[in-house]
Amino acid sequence: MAAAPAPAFSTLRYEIDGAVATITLARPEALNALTVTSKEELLRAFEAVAAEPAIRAVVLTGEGRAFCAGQDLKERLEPDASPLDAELRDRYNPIIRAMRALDRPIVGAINGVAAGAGASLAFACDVRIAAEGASFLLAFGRIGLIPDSGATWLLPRLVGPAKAAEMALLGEPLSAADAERFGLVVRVVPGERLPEEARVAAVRLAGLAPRAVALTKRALEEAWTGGLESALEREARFQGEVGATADHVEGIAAFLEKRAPRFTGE
Ligand code: LHQ
Repeated sequence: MAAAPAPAFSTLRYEIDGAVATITLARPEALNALTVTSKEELLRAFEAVAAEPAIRAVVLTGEGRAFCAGQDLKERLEPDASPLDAELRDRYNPIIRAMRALDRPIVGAINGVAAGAGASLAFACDVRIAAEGASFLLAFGRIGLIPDSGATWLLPRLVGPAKAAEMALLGEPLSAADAERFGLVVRVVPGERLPEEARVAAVRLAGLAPRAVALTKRALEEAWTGGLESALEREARFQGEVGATADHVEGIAAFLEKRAPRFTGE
């Protein structure tokens, strides 16, 4: 099935190549800092992916030397800027929810600094690959704020509570090399190799059985909020579902016939 035409955006690029959608934050002059428009567009981009079953994996990246510098601080000075709690409830939290609820995997191609809510966006991806010069910075404390957009929940789970506390309280930046050491990124590559490495990872994810990928993402997510007993039962339920798919039959046939599987999502 051919993907629907890509919707138009002014602060990001939304490109579809085969089964992979690439979302590129594109305000490089402001290090891709997030404005009201860019937040609305980012949510719309993830909604467009959710509505398009032909897309099986997403790459999220930034144009220029930054991944994303978080909230556009100049915009916060405008007289009609929303109160912070409303801004989070209305604009940031829906993006993070959409990313975590998306039944397709998101590869974060972290091309440069990911600061404040920009770091939270990186944390909300399923897999991160970083360019050598990239870094993660919880810049909130320096401006008298607390980590938000899911950072307090996601980061301790990704790097452990001690490193998360250091980053959150002391505002220590995490280099790409340290991010790999702490497991936050799966790989660090030279900047010029990042788009290709991210594409290869996304194409690989897009070639897996879609329902199994979706339920693996959900099982990993839901396992954080329950005990072993509920994880065991969830696995049995999800396995019952994917075990009944044509893709499971195809996977076994491909293994026995020593060929690559052709998954259809059926
Ligand atoms: C920027 C920004 C930026 C505007 C660089 N805004 N222009 C949620 C609820 C609602 C409101 C509050 O916020 C939140 C969540 C948050 O995200 S709070 C955290 C907000 N982000 C920050 O505090 C990070 C601010 N930026 C930085 O600390 C640095 O720019 C980093 C470490 C990201 C990069 O440093 P450098 O590589 O040294 O670049 P630079 O500082 O020279 O920035 C380059 C340009 O980008 C510069 O503009 P200019 O016109 O002077 O060239 C900056 O003003 C602009 N820029 N971040 N967030």
